[in-house]
Amino acid sequence: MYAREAEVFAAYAAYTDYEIGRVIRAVQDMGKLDNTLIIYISGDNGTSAEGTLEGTPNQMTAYNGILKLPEAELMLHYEDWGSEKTYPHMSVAWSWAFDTPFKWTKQVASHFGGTRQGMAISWPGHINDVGGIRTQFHHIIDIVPTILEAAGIQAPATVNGIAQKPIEGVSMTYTFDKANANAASKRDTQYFEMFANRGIYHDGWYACTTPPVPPWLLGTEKLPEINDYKWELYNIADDFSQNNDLAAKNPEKLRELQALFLTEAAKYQVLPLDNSVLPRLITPRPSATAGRTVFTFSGENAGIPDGSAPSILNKDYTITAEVTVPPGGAEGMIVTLGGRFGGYALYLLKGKPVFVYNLLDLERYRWEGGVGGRDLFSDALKPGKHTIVFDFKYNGPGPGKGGTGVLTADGKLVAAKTIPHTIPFLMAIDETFDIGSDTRTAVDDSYKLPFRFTGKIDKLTYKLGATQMTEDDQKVIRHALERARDCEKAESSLRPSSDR
Ligand SMILES: [Ca+2]
Repeated sequence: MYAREAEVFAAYAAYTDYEIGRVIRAVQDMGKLDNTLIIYISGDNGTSAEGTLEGTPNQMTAYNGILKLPEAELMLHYEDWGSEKTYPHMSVAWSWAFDTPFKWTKQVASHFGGTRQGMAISWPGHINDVGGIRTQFHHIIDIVPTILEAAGIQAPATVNGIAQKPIEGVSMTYTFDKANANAASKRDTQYFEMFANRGIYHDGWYACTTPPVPPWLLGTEKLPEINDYKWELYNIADDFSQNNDLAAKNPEKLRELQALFLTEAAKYQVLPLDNSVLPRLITPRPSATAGRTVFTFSGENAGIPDGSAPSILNKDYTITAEVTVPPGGAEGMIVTLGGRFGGYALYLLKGKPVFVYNLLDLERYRWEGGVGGRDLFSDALKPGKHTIVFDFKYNGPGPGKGGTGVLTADGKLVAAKTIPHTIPFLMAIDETFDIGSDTRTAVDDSYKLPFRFTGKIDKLTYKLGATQMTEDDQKVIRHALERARDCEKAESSLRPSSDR
């Protein structure tokens, strides 16, 4: 299984390489390659260690706090790992190995395993040192100034009448010239920070905190106080992979860089530092749905983002669909969120109402008539108006608990079922809330996309109960909210007055 995970990653890398080759070939075929600046960066920070120690066929499991799956569950997907049937992530061990020679992985802002990338720049008509290697320290924010300088244009001071913030990067075009191969870097300072784990680069030196917990625990472990982090010091000019910690030998340099971190962090609105991972993730942001407990929709409406959909997580809810079935019967999706890797759907299959809850592709629970249902001989809904209700009572308090769902049609019981678990944090990451059809992937295999509803949805109503997160969970969230407000205050006091 482990070998398979790495083979799929290798295949993905080869595939990406091939497809980017096609893009470059297309530019070449147009005869424009010599005057096209191509900047290629491989990776999204370091290799990700967010796929659990064994790896997972569905990354949504890890995002919902399931950090270990039975081996048999992984083996079920041996053949289709990497196909459209999986949303896979290789094991932490591979991710860590692929970041060699750096110490850590993606999500670790303090160490180059989390931030350092290979980059290639090509501009055949303009760069004379083909194949040359450059080692000047630069940051991703230097890409835009490089493009602007290469294109010979200035960044606009205003866009649509709105004054723009200054661009904080510096151009890298000086490195294009062979004569500047060993020139000093034009970037002398750069801070890094994520969940209060932090680093600061300055003139060949790098000071950083030691990650207090490994990134693959995904915020499930308590982190120390911000000021209690251990610090390390490296002379990057001689030690590019942060191997030789000089913190004990050169405390003065360390103090100088620690002070510089604070100056830079204040300047770029990093303060106050906040290492609460999960509360930060689930803290409500201003939104059209915040605090709303009743939602009504009518007609077809696909592609509503998860954040604007009614959230059925960790609470009681009732979904009521008032539909008209035309002569000849109806079928299709009434309402769905998510798909193959987690979500739910209420639909008519050959005219019969079905509710499916997909627990992260680990288990699917179905409420329906016919075999497996209470009403063994249920019929398709006849032409005319009908009311279908799915009512769920959550067994809280606390996140991810089970509950009892009851599906009725025109007041008549179709199916009732109690399930042991629900999805606690994140039901969909790249799928939407769809009414009247289903986009991206299907919640189960009993229908084919887009499964448009062939009747009419007169009215769809969601009624949500109060969240049943525990008092402790709520406290953490309230605390996070207060800190978020402090953060806003600190940020606005740091902004220049013309910017407010
Ligand atoms: Ca879908």
